[in-house]
Amino acid sequence: MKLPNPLIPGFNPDPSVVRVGDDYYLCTSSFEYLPGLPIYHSKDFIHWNLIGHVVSTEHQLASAEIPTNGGAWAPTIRHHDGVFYVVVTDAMGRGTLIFTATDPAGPWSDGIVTNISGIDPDIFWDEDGSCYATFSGLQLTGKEFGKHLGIQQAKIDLTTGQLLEEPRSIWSGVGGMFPEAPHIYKVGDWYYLFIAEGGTERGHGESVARSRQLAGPYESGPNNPFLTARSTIRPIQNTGHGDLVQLVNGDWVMVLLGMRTRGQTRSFSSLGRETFATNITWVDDWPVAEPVHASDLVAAPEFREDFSSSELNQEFISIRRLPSSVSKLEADGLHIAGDGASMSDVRPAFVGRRLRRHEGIVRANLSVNGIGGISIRYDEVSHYDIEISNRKIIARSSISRIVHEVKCEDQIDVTNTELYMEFVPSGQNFNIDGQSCDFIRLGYFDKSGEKRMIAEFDGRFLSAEVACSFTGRVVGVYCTEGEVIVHQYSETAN
Ligand code: 6LW
Repeated sequence: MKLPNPLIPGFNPDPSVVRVGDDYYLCTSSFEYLPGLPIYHSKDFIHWNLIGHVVSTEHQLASAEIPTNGGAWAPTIRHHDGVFYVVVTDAMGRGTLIFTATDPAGPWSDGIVTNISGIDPDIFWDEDGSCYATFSGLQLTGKEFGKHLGIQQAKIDLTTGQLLEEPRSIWSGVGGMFPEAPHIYKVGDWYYLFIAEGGTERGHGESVARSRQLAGPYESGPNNPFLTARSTIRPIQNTGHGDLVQLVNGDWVMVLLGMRTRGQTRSFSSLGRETFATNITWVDDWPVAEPVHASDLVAAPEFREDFSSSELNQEFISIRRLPSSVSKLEADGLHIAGDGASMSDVRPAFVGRRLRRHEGIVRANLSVNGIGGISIRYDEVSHYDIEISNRKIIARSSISRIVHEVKCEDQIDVTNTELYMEFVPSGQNFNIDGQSCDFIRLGYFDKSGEKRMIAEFDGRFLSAEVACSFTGRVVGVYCTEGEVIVHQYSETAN
């Protein structure tokens, strides 16, 4: 099957997918962002739309105080007897949870807390209807923090969340670090266990084992990891953490995470871990994966919003709280109220989107009654801002608390001023700039529509590798003091 890659651009790691009839539903990790655990839908496995979120309240996850990179980790989405299930770990929060819904667009339940001690939970129903949880035994709490007990499995009662037996270790790969992201499938007469191993960085890979019994023993596959990009020149690296699905036409596809690396030595991934897909065929009842190659079968998406509808577009997310907690829709746009928190704080008044393009421009037409602007962030210590304050514009880079500001002396109109952030490739020359993934230009459009650039910052510092982040670039509008009104917002090619 010809597959677009990325399948879902922008930071969408740890993808899990399920087919119900001829509909496909996919869920990804969302960490400290709300609404959380996005649900994407497709009819053809090529075009995907965001239809809702599992987490649409501020109490389903312990988001408010969650540490950066904690929160919603690695969901598994499945469907059984008319009910959709998402099992997920709220890392450093409520622990491993079970959410249910009859409509995948929501609403979803408040979440049953399980007694699973680990991460990356999977659920599988055996022929007798019993349900089994399989998970990575990485300990995230208590004095065992950081200890890894391998891949574990136990029967579970989904109505109480309680394991019904002592977890048993089943199979933990071929020696790569961090065996995780287990998924169980029954194909033919075999039970298959797919896991990720090698860590989510450049050493990442996907391995498989099989057994005639669900509880094992599991026999390792012949070429593990049967999918990896490690030590290859492929632009899509870090591939692993896969989930398998059989398409309506009977073919098999695996969705997985990967990173598009750029720069002369392919060292930096600006958008973080995205969702990719690859075709799976079977040889001697073992899966064989096609290498993951970039494909522009579907063009990089464009986005335009004029806030004219009664509901805020579902693409908008905020940090550790919902957009509705920091903003409200009015006739003239989205009003964001400042509370003194800046983009260097853990809960800024920020409403943004996952950046889904490598190249292009983000524009926001704003009226600023106080202090605010556009920010691109990985986290509270890694962000670039273009800010209006007292009729002046400042461009700011904050990299690991090293803050650098460029002040613009122009007097600007605080109403209906269009700020922009432009993403330009770093060029093919083998020099210091050519090493970077891109450059980010910050500025505004003057009243004659002319672009006035205030500063250009190196994009490598807002990459998953430098920020050492589980997430990716999120761009949006923030307000530190007073109120900012967003009249239009767009992310386009030019
Ligand atoms: C996810 C695990 C992982 O649970 O990172 O690096 C966690 N690997 O599989 C968050 O993405």
